[in-house]
Amino acid sequence: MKLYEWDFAPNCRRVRMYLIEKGIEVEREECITPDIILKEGFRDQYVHEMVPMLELDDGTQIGEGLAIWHYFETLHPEPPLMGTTALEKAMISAWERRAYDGGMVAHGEILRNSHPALVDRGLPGYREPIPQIPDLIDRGKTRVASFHKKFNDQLAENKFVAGDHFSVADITTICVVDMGHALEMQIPESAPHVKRWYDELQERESVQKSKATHMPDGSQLG
Ligand SMILES: N[C@@H](CCC(=O)N[C@@H](CS)C(=O)NCC(=O)O)C(=O)O
Repeated sequence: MKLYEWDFAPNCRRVRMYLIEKGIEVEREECITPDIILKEGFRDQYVHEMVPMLELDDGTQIGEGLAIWHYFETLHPEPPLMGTTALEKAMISAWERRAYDGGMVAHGEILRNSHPALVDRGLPGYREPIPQIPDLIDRGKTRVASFHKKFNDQLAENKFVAGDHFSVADITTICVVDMGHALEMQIPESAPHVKRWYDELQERESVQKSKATHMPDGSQLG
């Protein structure tokens, strides 16, 4: 099997971090060009034109980070990252989706509607031009502020995002917060519990080892 990805893309990091937590090694192929566009060969190969995408040895393509997690979680249930009881599974799923919709997509609205390399690429996964909409930048910022408030309240009461255990809800939330850092948006002072949780997670091997190492043009990061 092979995992197609972009090293610096937060959605790809969601899968990388998960695999490190599980101790699973998968061959990876970087499919970005220096212009931050998916390689033509990959676009022809995968109709949905987004990374991450896991291709199995029989050619089956699994897109969407969430679906890739489900695939591995079924095959490798230990350590559980998506819950074991009905309630844990529900709570992890709810908080992971809140992190994705309210955090990842909100930051994405800011990035995709402002970055010069993404002109006419306001959304991923389209060949036809999708114009940038500058009004979505401010809307994204409003949503990011709401994300920090909501997650601060949750982390005031919980060690991890969805309760007592590290889970995929933490994985997506870390990727969201670090996407904010890449956009020069720090954790606000009004969110000290998010900061406490973020600082504690820095000791985790998966958090460190899943970080991007290079930019689309190949230049090294950090
Ligand atoms: N819903 C997808 C989102 C994937 C996504 O947005 N991927 C971005 C990179 S983070 C992408 O493929 N962008 C391609 C492009 O901009 O052309 C998931 O959760 O995996």
